[in-house]
Amino acid sequence: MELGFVGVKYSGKSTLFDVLTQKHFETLRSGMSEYRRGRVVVYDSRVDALSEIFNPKKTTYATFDCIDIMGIPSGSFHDTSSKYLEAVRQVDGLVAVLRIFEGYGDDGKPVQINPSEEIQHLEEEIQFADLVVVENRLEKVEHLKQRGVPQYDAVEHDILKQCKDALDKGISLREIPFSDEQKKRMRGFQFLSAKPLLAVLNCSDDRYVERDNYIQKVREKFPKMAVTAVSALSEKEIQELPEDERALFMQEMGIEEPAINHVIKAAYEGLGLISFFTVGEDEVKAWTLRQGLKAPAAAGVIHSDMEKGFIRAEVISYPVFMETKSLTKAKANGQLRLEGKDYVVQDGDILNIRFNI
Ligand SMILES: Nc1nc2c(ncn2[C@@H]2O[C@H](COP(=O)(O)OP(=O)(O)OP(=O)(O)O)[C@@H](O)[C@H]2O)c(=O)[nH]1
Ligand SMILES: [Mg+2]
Repeated sequence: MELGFVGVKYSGKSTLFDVLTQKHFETLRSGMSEYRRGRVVVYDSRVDALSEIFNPKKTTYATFDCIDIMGIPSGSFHDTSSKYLEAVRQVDGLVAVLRIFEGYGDDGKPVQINPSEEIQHLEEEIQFADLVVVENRLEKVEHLKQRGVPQYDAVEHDILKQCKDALDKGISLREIPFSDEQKKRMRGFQFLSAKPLLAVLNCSDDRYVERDNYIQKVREKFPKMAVTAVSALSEKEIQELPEDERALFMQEMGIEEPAINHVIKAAYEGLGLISFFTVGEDEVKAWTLRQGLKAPAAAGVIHSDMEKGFIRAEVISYPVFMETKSLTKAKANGQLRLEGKDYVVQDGDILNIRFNI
């Protein structure tokens, strides 16, 4: 799972990246440009509780990766061969970092604070980029149809027509209820507007107190959008403080918990991710899975052999497990379910995969 930060220049993407990854990153190179890939640890009190019960040699939280890309160079989405676009196409989800703090742009003029307009602009750019891909492919497919050759694929043709229809109306593909089968067929196109998008309002600390106002305004214009707020710079300053000073500073700022935790949670939910757990004496571990996927896919996250040889999964949800805090007792109570390959994994499921290789 990999997320990419997008947004206008100087919106605080790199600052947020530093905070989320706690500076665990590597610098990669693509063509002429450099970018950073980092790992975000998803703290989860359920993992702590399970670890206390099983006392394993190792405890592992869920993680996801994110990449820090430079600000959107104007018109970059119109240049289909741009390195920028190439990097953004690879990610599984987009985090739009929107600027809610004063400052000056490259032209020396004060920047406008208007997150809804920035989202609108971003949506238009990614829809445009998708439309270029759709129209190119449609032209080829229609040509195949005219020639009546066996390479013509009516299913693909239909999907492309639906995509074009939506994009022409300014609707992002993520809002169209495509079937799982259609989504699978669309994956190869790496459509940008089909990717889940989380809007993060990056506020200066004095504007952070008004965050609900800003969130509300964005929601009025984009009712379906996942939106959250953070003050990336304050969070970064908090992280850089020695442990004992941190609590005091947070108290002064009126912050109860580092906001990165709720940003991580919002990213997780907004991007349609869930956690499932594996437990034992060796390791208690949280794994990341896309919402709606079935048990064999979860097995595949652990190991590809487990997916290939999947037989069944023993499943118990976290709250049910916590009633007895013992797998043996849960089993005796009939709380340990045996699920087959059609079982849709739920957030908080504790899984034991039975497989055969
Ligand atoms: N006041 C305030 N300043 C911030 C905040 N977040 C970032 N900044 C400042 O804004 C400037 C740009 O921040 P970056 O994180 O580098 O922005 P960016 O989006 O990565 O910029 P590009 O990579 O050039 O597109 C820096 O001087 C930051 O210190 C914030 O929450 N509040
Ligand atoms: Mg940056």
